[in-house]
Amino acid sequence: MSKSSKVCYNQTMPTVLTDDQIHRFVTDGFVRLDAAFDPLLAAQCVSELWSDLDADPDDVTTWTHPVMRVFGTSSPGLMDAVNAPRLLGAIDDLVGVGLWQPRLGGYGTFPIRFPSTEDPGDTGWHIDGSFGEYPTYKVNFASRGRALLLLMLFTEVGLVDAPTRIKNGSHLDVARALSTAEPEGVTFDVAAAAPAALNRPTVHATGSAGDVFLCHPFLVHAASWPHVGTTPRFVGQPCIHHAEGESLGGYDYADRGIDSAVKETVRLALQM
Ligand SMILES: O=C(O)CCC(=O)C(=O)O
Repeated sequence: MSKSSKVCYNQTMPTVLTDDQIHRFVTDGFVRLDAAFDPLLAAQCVSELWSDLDADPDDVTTWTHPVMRVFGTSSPGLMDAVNAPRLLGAIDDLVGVGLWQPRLGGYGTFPIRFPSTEDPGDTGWHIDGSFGEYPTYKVNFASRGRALLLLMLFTEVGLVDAPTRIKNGSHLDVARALSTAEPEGVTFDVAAAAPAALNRPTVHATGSAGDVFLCHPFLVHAASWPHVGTTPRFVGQPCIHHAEGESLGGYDYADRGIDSAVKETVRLALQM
């Protein structure tokens, strides 16, 4: 399709994503943006994360758990990666310019998955919580607190490296379920509330260091195991907040004056 006939749900024309990518985000619930940030920056981030881990990159005997987490990191490399211009442009294309908040204060928790045949115990299908407190994070139909989910690849991730699993199109099932749920927010059990999502095809979030999967907040996903590759897998999952900030804001689907591809997905689900 030519540039002049670009798909545009937003107030401004997309600058990074193609028509096809925006269309796929709407129908599939995610799109992979290749080379969203510099692979050299990804390597710097991996090195910074290793320095926060109680493990040695060169000594496999120190890789003692299938998953280790770095909590509340705000290392300089990660902040540059999550604010890479190409990534910011793609978020604008899906959410709308000025309608979300760049991550400046911190990156969030970062899970690192190690080669292991041990069950890490955290591989269930879910959507990420958006607001409230651990361990009862909540979600609601407006997606308060979360404009998007990112899956950012800092290492090469192949099928053997425990890639994140995604249920293609599951955001539509979750949107339908949340449309009748308590607007103040619920803890969301996918199997109970949106079982159809689990029958959707599974896609693996594989790619190269620097690639980013931009995901609808309602996309059902899960970690996978075993990790039968040879090197630790670094994939960050930062939340992109609405313009109002952490735990605030939300989508008003009825308001077509301020529109976006994210809102269009929900209309598709509800046939609005
Ligand atoms: O590490 C992964 O592949 C996914 C982890 C995840 O979905 C989560 O921590 O919410």
